[in-house]
Amino acid sequence: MKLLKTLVVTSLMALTSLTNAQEIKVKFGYGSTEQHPQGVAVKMFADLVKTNSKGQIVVSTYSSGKLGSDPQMQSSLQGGTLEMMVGPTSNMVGLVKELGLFDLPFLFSNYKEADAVMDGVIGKLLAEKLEAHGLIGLAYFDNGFRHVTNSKRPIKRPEDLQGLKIRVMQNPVFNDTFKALGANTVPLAFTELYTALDMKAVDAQENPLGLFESTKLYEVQKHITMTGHVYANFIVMASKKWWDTLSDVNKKIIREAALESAVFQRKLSRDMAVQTEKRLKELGMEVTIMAPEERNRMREAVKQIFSKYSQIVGEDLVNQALSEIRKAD
Ligand code: TK8
Repeated sequence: MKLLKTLVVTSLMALTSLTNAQEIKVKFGYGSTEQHPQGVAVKMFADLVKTNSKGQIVVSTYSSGKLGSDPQMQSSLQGGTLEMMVGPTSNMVGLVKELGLFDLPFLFSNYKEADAVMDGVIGKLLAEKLEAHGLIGLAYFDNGFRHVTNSKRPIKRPEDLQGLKIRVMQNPVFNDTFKALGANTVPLAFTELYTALDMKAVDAQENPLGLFESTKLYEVQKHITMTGHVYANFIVMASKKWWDTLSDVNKKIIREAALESAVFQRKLSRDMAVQTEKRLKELGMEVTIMAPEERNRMREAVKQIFSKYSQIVGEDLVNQALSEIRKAD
């Protein structure tokens, strides 16, 4: 009897250490807060992966750039020191120039058009291009339509942007777009944005409403104009170095959880943008309306940027996207 008990105990111990040894620990970083739809969806992803792997894959999540800015996290993924992240495709045009498609000003007019491109052949093709750079693209999240905010004055016409010091993402399309509008651009990582606005190192920024509210940018900005000058997304990525160590079953669990959380995330992000828009005054913002004809003039003013970057992205790809956009309408 004693022997049996010892045997049972030893084999249980062996089993436990086996399970522990097999536990796959994943660090997952992102730039927004936990309350932002990006954060809520990353938590959902972690839960889904845990359940579907029966506890074998354990994802720890790190919000607000705790593991570095978006470009820093990308390097960590490439080097294999970080397993997963979600961040803007706009930060990756240095690796895959075709991702600049999403940055073309005024390309998309609504979510349906953006979804058609992200979920169609183009989205798949662009995600696959990351692999050659040590990154596995798994799913697209929504960031939203970007709007201009600033601490100086109402922006009613494109000319009102002239001379404003505006923070832009570290991305040439954004830099050139705002330069063409006469603003003084300052490329900065998102993690440095709040402080830069607070210290008045820059006057203006442009981001979707969800990030604007969750990062409390309203504390350091006064005016907002709903320019919707570009649609922005995020992409969920895994480090290829790490990915290659996973079994096919685990790859499938992770891929499916990323896609499932993306469906949820996009809806949440878009619903929350509507709520934030209603709350802007409450948050202390002065909301400026840009008349449709002025917005058209803004679009005209950056047409040359659209053409210049269409060539860099590839005319064929842009035309293919335009045809998918037309079909989506
Ligand atoms: C949040 C940022 C942000 C992006 C930016 O992770 O940098 O302005 O829009 O969403 O990456």
